[in-house]
Amino acid sequence: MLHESHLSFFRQLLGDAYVLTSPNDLEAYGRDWTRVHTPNPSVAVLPASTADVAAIVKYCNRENLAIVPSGGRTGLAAGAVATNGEVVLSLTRMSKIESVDTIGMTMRVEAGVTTQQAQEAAKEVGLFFPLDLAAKGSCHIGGNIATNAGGVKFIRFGGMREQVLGLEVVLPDGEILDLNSGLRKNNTGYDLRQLFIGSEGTLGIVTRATIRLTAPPRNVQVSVMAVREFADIPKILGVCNRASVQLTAFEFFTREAHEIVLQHALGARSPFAEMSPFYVLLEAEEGPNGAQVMEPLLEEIFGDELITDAVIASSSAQAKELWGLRENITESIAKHGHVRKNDISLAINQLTDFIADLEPIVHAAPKDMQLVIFGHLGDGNLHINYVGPKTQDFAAFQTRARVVELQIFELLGRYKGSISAEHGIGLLKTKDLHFSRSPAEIELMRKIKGLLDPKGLFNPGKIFPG
Ligand code: FAD
Ligand code: 2HG
Ligand code: ZN
Repeated sequence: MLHESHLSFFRQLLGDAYVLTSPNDLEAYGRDWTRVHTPNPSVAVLPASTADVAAIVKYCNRENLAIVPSGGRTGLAAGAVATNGEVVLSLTRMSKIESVDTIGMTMRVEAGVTTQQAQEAAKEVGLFFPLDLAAKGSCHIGGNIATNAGGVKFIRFGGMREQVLGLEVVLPDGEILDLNSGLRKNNTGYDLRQLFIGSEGTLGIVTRATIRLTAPPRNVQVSVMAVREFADIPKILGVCNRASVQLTAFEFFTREAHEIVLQHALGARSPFAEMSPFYVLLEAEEGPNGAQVMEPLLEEIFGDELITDAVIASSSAQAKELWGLRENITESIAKHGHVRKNDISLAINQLTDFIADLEPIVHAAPKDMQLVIFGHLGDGNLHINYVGPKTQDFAAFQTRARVVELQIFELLGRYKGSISAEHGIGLLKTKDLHFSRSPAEIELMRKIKGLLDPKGLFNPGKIFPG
């Protein structure tokens, strides 16, 4: 329970302007993108340095105050949500790009730097930061690390885990750890850095990171293809792999997703005269000396009768427009109706069988509930969104969607798939952790949590079932 004396401590440390208690601020800082839970933090504090974070954490530990670490609040698993009078610790003021090493190809940033800022800073020196997602303008590097974000370039560069060379974290007792110092090679016992990546703010607060940059990819070519049968999509991926094309994205969406984008995203146009059940968005690097890769690739895919139509972007404006058809899905669905989200993954060679097994579940779902499917198919990652009319009561919609979701998770369990490929568990999926993790794994994870955070003050209620 927060007292006036606690607020005085925070105000003395940070200044009045950075200790937020107004209802508007508490509502904004108490929620993420999910909008499922009612936000109810006691205060939001905005430290300016690692020393501030450590001082706040030490104090909260002594006073038994729970902390919710908070980044750009774009999370889709309710990981940054505070429902129970917690202290929200926002990294938003820690937004400096501290250094860029153009020879070692690394960048040292504070945790509150947005993904887009990191991308732009890399571009300024002729390099490339590869994590890319539609929320890049708002989400933080710290949040990307805490969620181990995936994004649309995973197929080429991996997720956030692959980009972190060094990590500074503040532990629940206030100790500051500097992990791996930006080294590329380091085999000296357990790699503790990896423990914090994807830990959703339950083990430590990320305050700084050294991230990996790459040489910029060659110019990319973008194509959207219309596909009649889902089973043909993994086959298209196979053709790309055998052609030794350097893919930078392999995304897919269904007709339902496409129609919703056309309805809600400003200026969206379908590239084709007729609708198709499925679409693939392919992005690939051009060949050496600017050689066309997309045309010969599409010829082969057409020759194999895997697609019914295709368009290749002839300008960067058109490439952006095609990408908009994929990247605007989340925002468009949110405008369209009530939403419940799944973020599942399977081995790529099982996708076709899984989708066939999914069919009867989709058909048996309530008629006013659409199952809108899209995602990073090249990574085996499908986003299933349950979408219902906004005229319906939100809680009732969630209950009905949950019935369908459980059937899908049962099916997924049979395929040994994951109930969260990239968004995390947060508050939303704690009850479903067992579908993807064995009791022994969950027990071991709990022991690690207990060791680092014996009082359970870092992001309580997240990841583990209560
Ligand atoms: P928040 O939402 O603020 O927090 C997320 C979690 O991290 C919480 O548990 C929080 O406690 C913890 N956390 C935040 N900062 C820290 C810190 N410094 N130290 C410790 N813990 C911290 N995700 C993908 O993986 N791939 C996508 O393609 C993708 N696309 C998206 C598109 C849209 C339109 C939206 C709205 C979201 C998308 N996301 C995607 C989800 C989201 O953007 C990512 O999960 C992102 O990494 C969250 O970063 P954030 O800074 O917003 O974190
Ligand atoms: C994406 O890939 C994001 O666009 C969001 O991960 C997915 O809205 C979703 O379900
Ligand atoms: Zn995604």
